[in-house]
Amino acid sequence: MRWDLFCRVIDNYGDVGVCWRLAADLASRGEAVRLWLDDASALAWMAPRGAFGVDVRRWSDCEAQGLPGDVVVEAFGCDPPASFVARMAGRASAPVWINLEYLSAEAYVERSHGLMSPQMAGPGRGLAKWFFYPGFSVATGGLIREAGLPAAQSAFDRRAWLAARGITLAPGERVLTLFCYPGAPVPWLLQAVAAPGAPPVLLLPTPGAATEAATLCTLPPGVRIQPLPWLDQGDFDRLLWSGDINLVRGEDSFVRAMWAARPFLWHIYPQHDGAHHAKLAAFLDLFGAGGLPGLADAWRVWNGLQSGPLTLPDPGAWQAACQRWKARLLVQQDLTSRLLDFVHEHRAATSGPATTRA
Ligand code: TRH
Repeated sequence: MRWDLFCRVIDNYGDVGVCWRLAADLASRGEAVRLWLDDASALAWMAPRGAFGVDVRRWSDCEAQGLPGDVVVEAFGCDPPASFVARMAGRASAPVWINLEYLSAEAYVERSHGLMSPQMAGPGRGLAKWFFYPGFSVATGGLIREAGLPAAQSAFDRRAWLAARGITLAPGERVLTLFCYPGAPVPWLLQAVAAPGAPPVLLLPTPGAATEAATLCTLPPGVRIQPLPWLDQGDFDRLLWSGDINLVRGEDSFVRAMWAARPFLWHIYPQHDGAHHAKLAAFLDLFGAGGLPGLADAWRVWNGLQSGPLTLPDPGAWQAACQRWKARLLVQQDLTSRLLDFVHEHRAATSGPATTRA
């Protein structure tokens, strides 16, 4: 099928990150994908080589460029251009219109996933828009997990990959990868890992807020930093596979840390109305943080919801909890497979008997 995936960059990189990953995964399964972006600049470092089957288009070119595809996905409620929506309504067989929502562990996700919103007015009048919620259970849209991930992980050689980037570990040195928003209590993190007698630590901060925070810190004894350049998505994954503790943020790196199954802290995207507090609590509940002493406190201190200092859970128990969490997710179908099934199911209903395959 032909897909039109619309992505409007709000801020940061997750909008593009998620949409790129979905577009590349769909294309790897033989789907033809046009990815409409209002700001494609991050792809220069995130996906410098592009992906076969993904055609990146400028949002502003949407007016003139052809018929809507069989499936239209608007990411995070970004509202495709009205003229495009009008053309969707004008198609002989209406495209399946999907609104891909943000990831959350909150209960409303299972209630809302898969619901249809009939368009009663506007350029899309008469069309149906379907809500597709990523999530952590079979009653949601699931998580993006490309087919090649397990093989790539088992073939990975951490020491070689780090060495190829000029990073050589001292004996017993632990790797902390840091990708966070401004305001993360990095000094508390360094105090927590540099406790007397603890093994040395190499902190690898990503560009931007993480490197700024790390280079402003007075490094405790036994801690050194080596700021990173922007990595493409494949290498960002390999960075997470190299970490003994991964500090991730937002949505996409958060999921990738779960597939890395290394101990991780999540710096949640702060929302002005404080909605992120419930989002954090819901995930901690689902993850079973209660079974790992100190984890919930560490996540709340890291997110500024509890005063410090920061103390980290027992590394062995933390690693085991992350492995259990990954195993629980691996038995579930991935998001792209669920999305394809969802579209095929609703495409037949939407377009009636004459379904035209691209
Ligand atoms: O950049 P983010 O904070 O994006 C956020 C979230 O998506 C949030 O949900 C959304 O509301 C907000 O944007 C608007 O974090 P996230 O989601 O992890 O996206 C970062 C992307 O960048 C992810 O795909 C990983 C990728 N990345 C690289 O490919 N290379 C790198 O070097 C780094 C640091 C990130």
